[in-house]
Amino acid sequence: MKKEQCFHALLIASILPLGSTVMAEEWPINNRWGAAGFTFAEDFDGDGLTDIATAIGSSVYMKFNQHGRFHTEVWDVDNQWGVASHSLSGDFTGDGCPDIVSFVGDKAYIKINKGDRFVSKTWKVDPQWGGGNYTFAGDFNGDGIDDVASMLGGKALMKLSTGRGFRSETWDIDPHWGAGTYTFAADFNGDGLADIATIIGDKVYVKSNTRRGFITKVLPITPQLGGGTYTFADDFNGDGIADILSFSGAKAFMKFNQFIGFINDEWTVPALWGAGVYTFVGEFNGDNRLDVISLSGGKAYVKLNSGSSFY
Ligand SMILES: [Ca+2]
Ligand SMILES: [Ca+2]
Ligand SMILES: [Ca+2]
Ligand SMILES: [Ca+2]
Repeated sequence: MKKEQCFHALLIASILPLGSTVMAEEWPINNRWGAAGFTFAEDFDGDGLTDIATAIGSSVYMKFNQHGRFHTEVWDVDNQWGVASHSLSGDFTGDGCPDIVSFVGDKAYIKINKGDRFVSKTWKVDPQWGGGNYTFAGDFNGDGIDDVASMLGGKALMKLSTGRGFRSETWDIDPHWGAGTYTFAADFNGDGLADIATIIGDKVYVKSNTRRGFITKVLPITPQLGGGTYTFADDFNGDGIADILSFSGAKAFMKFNQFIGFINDEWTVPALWGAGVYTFVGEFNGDNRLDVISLSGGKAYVKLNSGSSFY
């Protein structure tokens, strides 16, 4: 399968030209929602803009970003789901189209994105798991295919995707953990491999991925943070390494990653929020600066990143 198969919604999206004037803060969106764990933000159609998918039984409501609003399609799936806390999106087949996987025990119920539909499959997986807030998708071995890593004390239970299944390995990792919502998988050192970081008080434990395990570096951080579900790790200033962002009302506490520490900045943000578990990072307007979306009923509060604020 080729990446172009993700492109079917581009024709619809092109009706609204990029760069047209839109009300940035509040975009209408279809008001049917699955549980938070079954709601995902990814570029499902490959047009460069992050979309939203939310699963309810055998239907996945695909809400395609048309830069100012969302166009809804319903894609059928097999109604086999694992637990909400262990459901993740990512490109687990390596074709460039993000998929959805939902785990329970030794079952991986995967919905493979074919660009205009999902194909439902069940893969086997090693049944050892850490908690849901400590279970992440990302490319941990650098083969271009997203994997899953689940943290359990001093063990990282790695489910490495071959594109057709998950192969298990156990890697060693530093056993210090902060709260799950302050624990992240992102590339904190710019080598292309997903790393792990966890905030404990005024310290960040950055656990850098060596492809066989993780090496820990403890860095100071100012503990000025919003709630855990409004806290994210991703590259918000475009230098290739993941930063930490935490929202509290109209404030965005930015911790810019400088490898040897984090530099603080405080940005403003419109104080309109849906629930934290329905708040996601993505590229919502196509300018290559990562934005944030917060969903509430039929409204999507989109916080666009100007480089010095969210508007
Ligand atoms: Ca898209
Ligand atoms: Ca991989
Ligand atoms: Ca890395
Ligand atoms: Ca953007």
